[in-house]
Amino acid sequence: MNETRTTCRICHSAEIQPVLSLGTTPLADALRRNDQLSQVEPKFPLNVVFCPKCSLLQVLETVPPEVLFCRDYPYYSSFSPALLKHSRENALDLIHSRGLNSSSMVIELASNDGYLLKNFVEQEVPVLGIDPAEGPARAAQAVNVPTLCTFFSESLARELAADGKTADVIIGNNVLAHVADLHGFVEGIRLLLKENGVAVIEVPYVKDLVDHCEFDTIYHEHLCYFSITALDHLFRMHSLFLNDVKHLSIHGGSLRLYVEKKENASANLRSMLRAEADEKIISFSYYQNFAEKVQVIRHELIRLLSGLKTQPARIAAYGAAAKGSTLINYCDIGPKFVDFVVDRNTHKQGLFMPGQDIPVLAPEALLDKKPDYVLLLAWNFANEILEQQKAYLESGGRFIIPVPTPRVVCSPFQQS
Ligand code: DWN
Repeated sequence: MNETRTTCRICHSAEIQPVLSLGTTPLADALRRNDQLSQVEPKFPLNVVFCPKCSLLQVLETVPPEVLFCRDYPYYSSFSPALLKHSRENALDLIHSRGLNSSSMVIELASNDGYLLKNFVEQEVPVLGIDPAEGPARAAQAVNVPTLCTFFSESLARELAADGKTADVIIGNNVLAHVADLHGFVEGIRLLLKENGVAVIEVPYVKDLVDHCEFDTIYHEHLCYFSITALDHLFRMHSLFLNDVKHLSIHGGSLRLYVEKKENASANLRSMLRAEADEKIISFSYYQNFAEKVQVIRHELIRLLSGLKTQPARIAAYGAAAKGSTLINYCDIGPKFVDFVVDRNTHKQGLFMPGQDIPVLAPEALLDKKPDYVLLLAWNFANEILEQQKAYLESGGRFIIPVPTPRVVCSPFQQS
């Protein structure tokens, strides 16, 4: 079912070099129902390589997108208040800075449940969402966000452009890294973008992944882990220009890219490209000991959890996140350590975590069952979640933050 590449996803070089293997793992968002637990769970190799030619860190295996994202895809952006705030600020900034109005068109690629486009709808800016996941697409339509439930592609872009539907702003957050047909996707952006339009794209930043050892953000949905250098190369291959970039804290560290049809690189963009060369982010040496750092985290986390279990302490987890699947499966953290996972996403409650069959409950279970410790799988929302769970902390509960160094925290402000 899956395809294993032998060349780079951007430049097609065959000189790709192995960086890390996370073994053979289940699909990170493929939570299972109780009646599926007796079935054999599909697992795929998860191997990461680096291309020294265009400096792209990437996964070799491509799982078919229709397997990853269509039916039962459980990720709904609207369950993360911090993400909603971040997205609203981005939308309002674009409306103001681009002078968007009722004669504009904003198209979002991977628009999920309308979490972001609804902010444009409120300001009467015409929008179109495109997302292949049936559940989130239905949820978007329910909040008056017109949504095509399909994959964005070069051919869809041609159809929309031929129909006069080109965009003043194209938004694509946490999608570029997910796309198997990367060049078709970027060519589609060029076809869909008006001459003076801008594509505003958010991707996890590979520098944060390596510097903070965020290895759990590696899973089969995330095919690419971008540097600015690799992105600059990718867009230029399609006569598009990365003209500016913002470094954001969301999702453990992301880049917000501003891509246009005319070259006009900002001083900030040029300086960040220079910094990547100076810090060797474009060289294999930067990634050389990443695997070793990941193994240390696995060893330290298992030692911490094993020590707590001998007390004996009861341990739960917070966040049925895709990154959580990578963490518990690479470290083999199953029911022998964690009794249950909690998550606000009602579509995940009642299901079981991939690979370890740990049940997912509502967050209220923390005060009901009072585990002694909670492993924070959604560490990228630590501030918000620890604040939200003050009552659990005040009752004596403790959180364990797994990366970059496994540690126990007992208050919302101690976790950094
Ligand atoms: O790229 C992707 C990222 C952006 O989102 C997708 N491929 C899939 C997904 O990855 P993830 O599941 O690791 O992302 P999150 O958003 O870090 O997952 C957080 C989980 O925690 C969600 O299931 C929602 C949940 N949550 C919660 O229960 N209470 C989140 C918050 C903020 C909360 O207060």
